[in-house]
Amino acid sequence: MAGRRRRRGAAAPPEPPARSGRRPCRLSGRRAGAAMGRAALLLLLLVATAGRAGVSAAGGPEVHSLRGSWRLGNGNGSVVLRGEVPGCVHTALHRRGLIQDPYYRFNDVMYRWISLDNWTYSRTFKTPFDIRKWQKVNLVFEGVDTVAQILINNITLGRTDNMFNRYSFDITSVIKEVNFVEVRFLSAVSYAAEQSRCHKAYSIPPACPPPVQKGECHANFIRKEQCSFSWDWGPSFPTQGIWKDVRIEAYNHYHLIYFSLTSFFVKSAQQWSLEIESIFDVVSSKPIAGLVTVNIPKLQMQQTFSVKLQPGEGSIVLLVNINKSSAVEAWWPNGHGKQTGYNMTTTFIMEAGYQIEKFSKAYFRTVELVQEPIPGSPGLSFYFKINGRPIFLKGSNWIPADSFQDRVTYDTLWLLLKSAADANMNALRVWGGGVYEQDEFYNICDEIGIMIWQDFMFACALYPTDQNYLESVRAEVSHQVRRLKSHPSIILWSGNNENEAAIASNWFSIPYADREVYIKDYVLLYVKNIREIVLTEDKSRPFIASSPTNGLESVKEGWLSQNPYDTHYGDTHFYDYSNDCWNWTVYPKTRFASEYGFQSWPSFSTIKKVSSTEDWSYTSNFSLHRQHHENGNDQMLQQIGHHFKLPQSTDPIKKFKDTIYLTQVMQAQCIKTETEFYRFSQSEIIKGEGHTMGALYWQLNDIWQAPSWASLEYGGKWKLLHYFAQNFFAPLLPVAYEDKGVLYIYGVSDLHADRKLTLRASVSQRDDVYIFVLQTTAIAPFVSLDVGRIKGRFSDNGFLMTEKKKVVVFYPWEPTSVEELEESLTLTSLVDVV
Ligand code: BMA
Repeated sequence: MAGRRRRRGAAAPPEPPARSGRRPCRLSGRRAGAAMGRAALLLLLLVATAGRAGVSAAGGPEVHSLRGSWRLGNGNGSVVLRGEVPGCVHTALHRRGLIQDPYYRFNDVMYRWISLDNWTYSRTFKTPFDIRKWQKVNLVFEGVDTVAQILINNITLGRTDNMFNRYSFDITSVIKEVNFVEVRFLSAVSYAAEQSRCHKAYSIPPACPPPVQKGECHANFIRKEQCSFSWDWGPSFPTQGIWKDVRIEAYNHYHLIYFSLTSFFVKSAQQWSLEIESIFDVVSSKPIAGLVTVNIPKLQMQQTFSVKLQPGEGSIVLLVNINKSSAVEAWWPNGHGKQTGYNMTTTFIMEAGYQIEKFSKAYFRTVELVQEPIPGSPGLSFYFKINGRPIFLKGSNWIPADSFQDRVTYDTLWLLLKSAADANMNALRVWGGGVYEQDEFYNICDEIGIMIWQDFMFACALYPTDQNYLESVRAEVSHQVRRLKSHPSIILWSGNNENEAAIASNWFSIPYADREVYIKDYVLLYVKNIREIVLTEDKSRPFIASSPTNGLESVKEGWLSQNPYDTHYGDTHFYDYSNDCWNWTVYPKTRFASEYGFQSWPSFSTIKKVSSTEDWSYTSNFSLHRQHHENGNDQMLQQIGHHFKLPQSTDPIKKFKDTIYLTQVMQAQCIKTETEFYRFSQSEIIKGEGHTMGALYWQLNDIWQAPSWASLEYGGKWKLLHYFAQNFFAPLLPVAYEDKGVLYIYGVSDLHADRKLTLRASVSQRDDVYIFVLQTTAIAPFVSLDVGRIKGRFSDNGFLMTEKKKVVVFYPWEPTSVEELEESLTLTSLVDVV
């Protein structure tokens, strides 16, 4: 239904929200689905190997999708439109032309009214099956963002308060032939404020983000993407919407809710085994017996188990041992081997009801987080062993790829993750201020060998621990671990981002006398709840409570170390914007560098899309507005000034472009220096420090077009840093550095065997790539090729050109032509900056 249309660009705030005003402090109502307990764990008998089970869907569940077009209206009914599900209000308004691109210029603050209103999604649907034939019908939401009341046929089914949870409502007794379903949202901003107001006993900081972020307050009071209230690299768009799948499911007897596989290597038997967990909802009043057959043809493995499903919700766990005579190929990280996965079929044939056939990929890999004494060094090591082999983690930190998750497609994820692998990365940390990523994200990582350090979604804040909040978090954690634990790419669960450090370093100026309350809350949330659930749900990978942390030393000190940045333990985050970044002595010789970085501006073609002519200067209101990190723009100039002449052109646009270019050169050079320092610190201990086994710079990707620490711009374009990363993360790396007048040259290698190498620089021509031949008459430092809006990447960029001729290949991501490339090409080197 089309609502009152406004002209493009003319959107104004509607009347104040209809459901504003103070509400009771606790949302009442039933939390359904995800908080289910484990009713029974059945032990199963291996009966015999049987022939391949026949598969029949007869009698199987009816699934009816409610994706598509819904009616969407604001609080007082002044704005009514069609909105796609999955989707959110901002995307719907933009698609209908009711607002401009929310990323354009200052629209993030102009459109604040959208998040302050209370929106309702509704639709009617016809039940596509005979209701009387089904014992149970559920309305299932894979993701609701965030606070909403769910109704069907004017009956309230329950409420949602956690974007990361899965909600399933039993609608057996209320579903009709034609139904009206409603999701009535409450503004996430108002809800968070209200929750904070209700938390009377003591405050839970931070109340609001720093003004430079132009964000909303009390993000820590709502289980929602924390950076959607703004961050130091991102805008404030606290969305409302049904952001994942929604459907009706009808079934008799039983229904499979979760299915997961985890692999183990049993050292005593020198054998791989697989743990297969299936979580069912059994609606029969009596137990249901049956047979489960697991088949991995490539490993000539077939086993059948007899099982009994008890009424209610519960899980069955099958342990499958892989015959020692089968040559199992393990899953390896990028650069260390193949990512082999085996097709596996699991067939459930039960005495009542239907058969289920599940197709999955079985991966075999082990992971250990090694924390043990190091000779000649106080403290403990902190490194990962994959399949028994110590691996240096090379990579970066992942943030949400868009403020509007419905715009993040498979192609978006593929481009960003493939770019990480192409830059010789083998690991990414999914940072705790964003979202647990969609299944496709982890599927791609499995496929291309990117190891994932997975944070739980808590960042840079203290959090409440009242009963309601904890219950919601508990449901979230069980759901996410069950959903994700089959992925071999995930190698670590980590409780939060920087919250141990926030208490230890007293970021929020908490009086010493009050500290205990916050420490108690910290341990209650991350240790007694999150850790407990993770260890019960998943025994196949390690857990740490925070990043940075001192690991076992933090545990020893009661889960909160005095100094979580101690270089002798665990991981560290390190930022220093004032010292000259080419000076490697400023960097901490740490066990593991999980965050470090420097900002730069995205290329002009990326900025151009969201700005207008008057914005194109480094000191424009726009340039200030997009910078969310206090003094960020000045810090970049200061860092550039250590080694380069600042741009002086009298042409303002040339000056702006030169400055952008220099920020990228500076960022690339700084992170190269720092990363090389971490890589060569791998095999040495100096004054008790060293044995560094990871370098994950901050940050891989961008959420919008703005200055940030990212190496990939919004849209995927490679900054110079990303080209540099391809080199400084190369498996074999010569590093030269000077120390007190002596030039040291290190050879850093990730290869599994020692090699003698002869280097050859050879290029071949293929049909779908373009060859650029560059010529110079003088030495050209930091040569940057840019083809503007044309999507794709070069084989190399930002290089020092000492030879007269150099060939660079361009890999397009979309069809293009020689003419188009010639027209768009700009070539910049340091000598072009005036
Ligand atoms: C780290 C991160 C982020 C932040 C980044 C840059 O502390 O965990 O919170 O965006 O620094 O300031």
